[in-house]
Amino acid sequence: MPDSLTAFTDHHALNRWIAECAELTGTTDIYLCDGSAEEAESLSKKMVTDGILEPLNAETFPNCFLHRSDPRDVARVEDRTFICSPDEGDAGPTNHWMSPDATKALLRPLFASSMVGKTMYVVPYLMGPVGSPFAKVGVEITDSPYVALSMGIMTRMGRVALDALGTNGEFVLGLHATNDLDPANRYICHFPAERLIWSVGSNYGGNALLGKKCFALRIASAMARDEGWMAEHMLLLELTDPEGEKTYFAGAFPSACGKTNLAMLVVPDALAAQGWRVRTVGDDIAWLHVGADGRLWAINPEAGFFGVAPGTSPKTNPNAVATVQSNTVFTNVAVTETNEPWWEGLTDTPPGEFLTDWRGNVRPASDTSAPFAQPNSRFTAPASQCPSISPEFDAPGGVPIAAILLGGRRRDTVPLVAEAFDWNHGVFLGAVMASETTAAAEGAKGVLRRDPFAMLPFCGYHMGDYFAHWLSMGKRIPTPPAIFHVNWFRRDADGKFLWPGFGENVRALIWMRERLRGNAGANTTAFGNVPPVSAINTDGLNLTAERLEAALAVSPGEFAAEADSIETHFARFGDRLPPELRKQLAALRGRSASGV
Ligand code: GTP
Ligand code: SPV
Ligand code: MN
Repeated sequence: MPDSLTAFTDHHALNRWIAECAELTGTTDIYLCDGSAEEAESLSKKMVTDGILEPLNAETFPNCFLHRSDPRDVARVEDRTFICSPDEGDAGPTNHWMSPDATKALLRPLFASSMVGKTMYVVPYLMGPVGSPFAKVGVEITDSPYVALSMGIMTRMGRVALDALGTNGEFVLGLHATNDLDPANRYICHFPAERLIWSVGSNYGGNALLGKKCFALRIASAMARDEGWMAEHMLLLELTDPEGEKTYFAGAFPSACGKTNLAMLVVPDALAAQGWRVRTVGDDIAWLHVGADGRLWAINPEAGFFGVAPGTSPKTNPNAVATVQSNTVFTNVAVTETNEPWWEGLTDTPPGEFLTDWRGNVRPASDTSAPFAQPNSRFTAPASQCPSISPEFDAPGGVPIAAILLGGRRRDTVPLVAEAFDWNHGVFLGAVMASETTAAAEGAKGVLRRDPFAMLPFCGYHMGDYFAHWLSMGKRIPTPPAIFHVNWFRRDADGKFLWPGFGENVRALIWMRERLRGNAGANTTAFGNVPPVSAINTDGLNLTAERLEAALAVSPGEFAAEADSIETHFARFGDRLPPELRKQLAALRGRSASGV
């Protein structure tokens, strides 16, 4: 091993690993990222020169860039994502599994010589606030400057991570090679026992930014099971009430089902005038620990937003629009004649006469044959630029969670909001969550599937054990949060959303807040405690009582059918399904049979 390699960092094991990766990939050009603004600037400059990034309008979108990905590489690939635990049984029925040895034998040739003549970026990053006892270090080795730049936005990257690592700290290793992006040679592999990630053949966010889903959910969920905490696919938000008291919510919704939007919610005028306010702590991932005070405390391990562009507008999510005005990388959006980013929903109609679509084709703005922006096009932006970011975003200890939200995209059956009867019933609601699939992953869209706790694609171990972990956490948390279920996506007979959503969703949060204080009414239903129309604050809401009623309705007959489908879902987990969940299912059957 050349001396220059051993001296890369002060951390001996990291130096050794850098050298091993260099040898495997055949690079002689190793660059250690420091996370400075100058470094980000030189990375983006080089990518512009190399045609990987295009600068956007420098006046209206300073330091913003467009990246067009390979058209075959636009979303997470669940079919090619593997949990490589030593024992197949530990991956469970919901994950793809390969043995660690077979995986390495398969992938080593794909990494071998993959970086000859290329720069190998060593990206140290910290997941969690600086100084947080809950923060963890990762190191991603990648040949992609797009990944290095994006990791600089999405995490606390560079020097700060090496400082946290010291000379012998623990870290999660990630090795990523772009190769030719051939989907047939794409593998996203996790070795939970070794705290290791190997990703090859994709440059897309969740497949390639290894701090995000790969570490902060798949590897971290396995760590959390071992260590008695929780790594969840959850937004974090702060609701301030008219008395100035703050309530913190954590919310698990599947991919592209509204986490970013809820976290950045702008309170409608009539309610803002009453003193309600929402601020953002996180939009995708939460790490939750039991605090010394007996409550559950959450940090957002990320430092940026990798948000869905389509549907984001000054009306639906003004905070996101403000966040992405500078220092943002847009991936697979369209661009206008004035070289500004555009996507479906940003404005009612595309501006100007022509747009360049996400594939780089110039098309008349009137062309409706295909979307201009890829449906899973994204923005990568620093959280610090978000006007609604909470001062607690950087708090080392995190925020105390009073309520957990669960939710999905359900066109029918599931009411706007319901409260779980208790922790175990809440775990049942999480375990049976279902949602229509979206563009965030490759595969069919709009298909209803069970996505427990929005973790189906992200749990790093057997999901039956994961349910058991949730149940056991209820016993470990002396003051557990209340659990609620929401559905912003119920539709009427014409296929229109019953509920206006977005900022109006705060009305559901307000009901929950009042419920926590014992001030709000509810009806017991098969699904949970559901507010009557009269318990929802409708000041300034432009919605008929009939539509609100329909959004809140629970039909015992529909839940009898739902129970049958849950039976099938539960059968997958065999004897690793906790008996408590069978009891909960029987109780659901009992309630729907008695007509509530
Ligand atoms: P990931 O980043 O993939 O995990 O997604 P996410 O859960 O953060 O979803 P996001 O907030 O980006 O929303 C996804 C899509 O749903 C966007 O097109 C939003 O405009 C739309 N959406 C979000 N909230 C609502 C809502 O309350 N009602 C309706 N009708 N659509 C919504
Ligand atoms: C999701 O798909 O849930 C995302 C985007 O948040 S990704 O980083 O690709 O996972
Ligand atoms: Mn997500």
